[in-house]
Amino acid sequence: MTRRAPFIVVEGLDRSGKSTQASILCDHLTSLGLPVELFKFPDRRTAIGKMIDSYLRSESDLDDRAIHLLFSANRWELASTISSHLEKGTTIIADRYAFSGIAFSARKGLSYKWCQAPDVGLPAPDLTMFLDIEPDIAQARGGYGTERYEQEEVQRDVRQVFERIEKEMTHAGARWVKIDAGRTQKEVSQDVWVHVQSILDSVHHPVGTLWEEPQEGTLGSIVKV
Ligand code: DGP
Repeated sequence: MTRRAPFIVVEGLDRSGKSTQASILCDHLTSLGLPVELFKFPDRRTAIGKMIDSYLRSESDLDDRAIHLLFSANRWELASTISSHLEKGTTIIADRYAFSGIAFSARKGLSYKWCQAPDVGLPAPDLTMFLDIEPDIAQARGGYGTERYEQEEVQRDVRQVFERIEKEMTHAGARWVKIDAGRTQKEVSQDVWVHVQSILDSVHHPVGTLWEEPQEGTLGSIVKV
């Protein structure tokens, strides 16, 4: 039986260096001869992703709940692909995931539980690394762009919701680590690698599901908050 590969999520505020770190990690695993795929959420290439892209660029407006559900649907579009890659031994790195979904929508005033609900049942990560940075330091790194959420006060609120998510995930037994992303790229990637190495040989079948009640007779890393 092929060994199941780990599912690794990199989360963080805008400009925390998360895409760079996800890509460094992907290259590192590849250089070791491990099969790996990098997914970026939102995936703006799909039909749903194009609607999200237009919303983020403020070219269209959508009800807060409607856009929340689209972000979630964009993850569901890839859920079975993620699971089947993992089962076949390909490591998955996701640049953002359901946690961004909760953080960016709950800061608008939507209920935390409501924001969590559409993502219940998605493949659960084996490791989530949150790249933490002070929003003013993030902004000083060449400035935010022009997209909808790229403002310091939005990022501050989002960071607070991430703190709640971290508490709840850790309490539920998930592997969630906070990494100081205000340091050099090399220092951060070294830390990322230490955490990834610690889980490489410790993932179990089957792939867990996010926030779902365990069903009778089901084994695995079920992460319920
Ligand atoms: P990025 O391509 O990583 O810069 O992400 C684009 C923006 O979309 C970023 O400001 C964070 C936001 N975002 C990512 N995922 C979600 C989500 O699931 N829900 C909401 N509301 N926003 C999200």
